[in-house]
Amino acid sequence: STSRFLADYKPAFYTVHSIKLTVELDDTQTQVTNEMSVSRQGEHNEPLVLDGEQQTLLSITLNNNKLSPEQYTLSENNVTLNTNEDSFTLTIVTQIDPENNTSLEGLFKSGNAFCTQCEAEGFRRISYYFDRPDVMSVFTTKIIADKTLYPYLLSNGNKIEEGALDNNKHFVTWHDPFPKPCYLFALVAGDFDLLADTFTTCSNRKVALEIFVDKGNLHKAEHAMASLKKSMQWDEETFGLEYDLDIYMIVAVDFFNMGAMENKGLNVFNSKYVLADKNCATDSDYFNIEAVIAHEYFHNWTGNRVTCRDWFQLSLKEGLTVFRDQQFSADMHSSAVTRIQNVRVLRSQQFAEDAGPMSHPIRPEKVLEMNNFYTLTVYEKGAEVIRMLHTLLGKDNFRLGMDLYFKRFDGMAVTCDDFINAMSDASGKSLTQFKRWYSQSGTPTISVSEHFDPEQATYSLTLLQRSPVTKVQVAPDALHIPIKIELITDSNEAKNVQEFMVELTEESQVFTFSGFELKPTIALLADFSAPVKTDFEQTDEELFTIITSAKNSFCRWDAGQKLLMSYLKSLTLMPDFQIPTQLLTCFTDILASDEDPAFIAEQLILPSFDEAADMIDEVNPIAIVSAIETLTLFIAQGLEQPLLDKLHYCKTILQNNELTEAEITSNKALKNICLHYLAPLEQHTLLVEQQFDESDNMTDSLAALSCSAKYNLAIFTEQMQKFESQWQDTALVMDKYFSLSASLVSEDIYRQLNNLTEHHLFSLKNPNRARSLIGAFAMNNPKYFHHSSGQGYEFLADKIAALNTINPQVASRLITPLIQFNSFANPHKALMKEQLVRLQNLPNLSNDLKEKLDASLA
Ligand code: BAL
Ligand code: ZN
Repeated sequence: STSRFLADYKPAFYTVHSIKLTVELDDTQTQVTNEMSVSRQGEHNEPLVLDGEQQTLLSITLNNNKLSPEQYTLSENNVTLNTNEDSFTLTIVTQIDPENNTSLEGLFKSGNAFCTQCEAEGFRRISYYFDRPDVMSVFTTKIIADKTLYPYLLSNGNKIEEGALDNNKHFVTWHDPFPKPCYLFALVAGDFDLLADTFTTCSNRKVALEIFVDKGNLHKAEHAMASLKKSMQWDEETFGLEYDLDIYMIVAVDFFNMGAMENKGLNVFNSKYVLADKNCATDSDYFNIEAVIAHEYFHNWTGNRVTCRDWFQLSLKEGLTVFRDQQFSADMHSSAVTRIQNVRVLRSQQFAEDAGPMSHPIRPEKVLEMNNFYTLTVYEKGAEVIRMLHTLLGKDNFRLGMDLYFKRFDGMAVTCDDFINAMSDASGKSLTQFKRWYSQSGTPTISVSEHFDPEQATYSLTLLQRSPVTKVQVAPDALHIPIKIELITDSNEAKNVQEFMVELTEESQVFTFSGFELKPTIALLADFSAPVKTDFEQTDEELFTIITSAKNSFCRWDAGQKLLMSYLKSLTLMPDFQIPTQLLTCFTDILASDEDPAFIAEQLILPSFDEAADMIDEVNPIAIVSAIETLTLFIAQGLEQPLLDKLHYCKTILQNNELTEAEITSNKALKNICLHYLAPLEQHTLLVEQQFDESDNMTDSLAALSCSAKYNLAIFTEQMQKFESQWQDTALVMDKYFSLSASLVSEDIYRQLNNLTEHHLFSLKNPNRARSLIGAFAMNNPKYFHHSSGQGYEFLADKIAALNTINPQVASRLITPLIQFNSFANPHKALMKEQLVRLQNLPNLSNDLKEKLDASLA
């Protein structure tokens, strides 16, 4: 196994005009016949090399001549042959084994259904082909299967033929008129319930919308359908983008590595991002379903109509599509809260990735296993880069850039540079320097210093940018960074706020603002205008001013977080640190304000363990956990009555049955954060019991249970038994059961984890289930994951070792918390490293794990 490099890109030597697949489904012996019309590209004598792995080659026929084995060379991952023909038909027959495909790449079984996952390189497990995104072809797919077991046979495009066959079999043929790369191919066969609806597009075409779910779950697809229609309308209104086929299908399956997949006209979804009703899904599940449905739908233009030239360009479609889904969510809900949640993900996870051994630019330059690059950096930082363009160009020019991008590149496989060039040409703005965001890794830090000159009445801001130096990035260049600020001044008791945007392009730059008789307070990075860290001392007084007076809601929230983070930092380094009591005054004001309750809830949430860990070098993780506990208790005890009052107030509001959805979710969120503060106070554990017993929705039940788990309340076991017996037949809720169980903050956790892995409903073969137990323990239970005995690390490594052969992609995702060992102090660092070394010595180590282990132990 050797890495591939961006710099080595070469266009394909051959192209495929059309491909006709015939797939005869069988659990262990599926036969695939692949008939391609191929042409040589340009003049050359290069051999024809087709990617293919994990299948049995039965025959190759070139223009009706069956080749003998001497006429081709077969290796573990391709077949090579020579021909003098310039245009020819190649027919390849292979056999594959879906039932034993636990990697869930290519064709596999999810329960009783067959389904596929081809991105990034799964199609080569279905047939021999040019498995690269710049080979685009018109697909026709005939599926043959038992008609009782598999009444629905689905593929991309439009259904063109169907009929009965002998032996209780039937067939359906699909034709997709849009040329596409094979990573967008999909096939599904199964017996489902079908929720059908229609959408009339802006040009008055009626599109059939079909969502396929496991039998008995029809009502749980309604939210997904409503979300799909909102997405279709939003993309027409916001970007003028209309759907192009006559039918759009979504299939929900329980066994899936990713969240969902945007296959042309036939999305395959992890059931987690489709199924919901109030009893079994939380408000954040509802939000996420809408966002993922939107994301996959938006890919139809940003990804499918215009796709990537090669996988190094992944952020071309992912960064852009995440930006689009974030804008959609912001339009559908509170834009302030949506933005805060985007930033939390970035700060708690992407910053750590960017500081760790797998740090890479949003357009990576070197890849061993492509599946390892579906990262927070490519997706979330990629979206931030698009957002910066939106900020620099403005909404209208950004739209002109999008229009030009589609005009130039519709039907093509292109690069990130092509996208930026379209943005630049449409807006007239030079983006040459901006392109560095695509090639530099690491989170930049902006150091800030202020100078106030009362005589000149000027306020000057000096900004200094630094990107991290790494082995492959010895001298990073200055980036083009939009910095939105607010300058807040007191004038006759009233606060005056002025907004500016400055463009930082030099390493160090001074920006001067005139007309300031008094020194203003600066609120930096309005809307989080750039994915950077800041190095800037602001006094508590200044932060309080921002919290109360900034116009930008992100700045108001962020100043609060900065204050809380400074206390967490002090507590981590000095456990005796006295938390200033002004914090209580500040929180009292926040609780009493007339802001959106969902925004207040966000203001009350403390920075997470991961965010705190990212702020401190070589940190003792147990000290962070204690700091968070101390700060939580300080607030809970100091504000017991206001929190209690607010909780009861929200409960009263929620009794009104004429509330909007937004009012319900935001009041629930605020009530539940109050509950989280009160739960550790002995006199209020009854509130947790009450909420669990009275709850009529999953949001409230889960909030109560997570309090019980976090504070190891005596009622936890009993509540979990009730929860389990109520939900044992509902897989997605049982995932929550396993997550909650793994989040229990108790010394007994290791024994419980062993019991849970023996639970009859636990299986490493189901990614959702594996992640719900193992991932939740490693991510949500820092106290015991990082226990100085090393048992937490050992548990995770044991499970990763088992997953290495079952499902390398899932194994590789779960290793994230271990490879960040360098940011922790000893003994944690050494203990984590010990587990990584153990994993590195595994026999049959997958490329997925190998790449991460080699990078982190280098
Ligand atoms: N393309 C993989 C899944 C997604 O990002 O939509
Ligand atoms: Zn995507």
